[in-house]
Amino acid sequence: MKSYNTLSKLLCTSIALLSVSFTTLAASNDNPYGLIEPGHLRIASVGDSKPYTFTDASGQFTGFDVEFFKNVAHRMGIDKVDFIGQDFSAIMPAVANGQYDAAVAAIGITPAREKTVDFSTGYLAGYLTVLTRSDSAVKNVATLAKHRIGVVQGTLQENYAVQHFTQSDVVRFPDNNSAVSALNNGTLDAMFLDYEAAKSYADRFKLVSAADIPSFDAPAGIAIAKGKPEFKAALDKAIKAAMQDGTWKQLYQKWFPGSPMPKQYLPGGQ
Ligand code: SNW
Repeated sequence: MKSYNTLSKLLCTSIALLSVSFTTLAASNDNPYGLIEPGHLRIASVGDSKPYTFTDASGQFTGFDVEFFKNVAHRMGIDKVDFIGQDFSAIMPAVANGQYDAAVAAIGITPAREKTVDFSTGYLAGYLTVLTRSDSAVKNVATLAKHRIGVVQGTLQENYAVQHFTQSDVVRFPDNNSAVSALNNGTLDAMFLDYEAAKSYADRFKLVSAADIPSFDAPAGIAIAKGKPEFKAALDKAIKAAMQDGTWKQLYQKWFPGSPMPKQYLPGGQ
């Protein structure tokens, strides 16, 4: 039975070799998503886009996008998540440069932005809102002509205003807070921002909506650096799981009570 012995020895050796190469593979693969630091997510965001992303009274980031992202990260096995505030116009370049692992801030997915960063699958779709004072001459899109409308630099609202509000004076601001304060003190006649954030400022300062413009063709996604297919695949898988098990719905109802829910993000949706 000499040949049997040789065969079994050979088998044992190859199994041993195989397991060694598997361990080596696992060790070199301790950072499958290509993060700045394995097991830690550094996220660029904005602090004044309540209820999407904002800092609470204790300075902590919270909101729909923040809680949804933390849930997604947990599904990927990561609970160490740090949010860092930036001007909106800075966050996608910072992600592309590798300063952050991702950006989460109601960032609409567009072909223009996809030239700089990659996006997860979309997780939120809604409207862009023209916010005004109740005493403003701006009552709708038509009455915007010859008036000053504020936008945050780098937003879809800036693009849209430049293309469609050609009779208006479009004024750029670094963030929502500075633009809304200009609206409140009369420097602006209107301010153009995301629907839910407009609603939140309207409640705080007794402001009103003059127009809601659909932006369903640019659903918000998580922005990541290009060339990280494993990271994107893991994010997409976790996002879909959070939609299928009702987590998305629960967070949506918590942060956007009363707002209509697009069916595609609900359990059973596509
Ligand atoms: O395109 C919409 C999307 O449909 C949803 O309503 C969430 O907001 C959007 O992504 C647009 N958000 C703006 C943008 O992407 C502003 C983001 C911000 O101010 N943080 O430029």
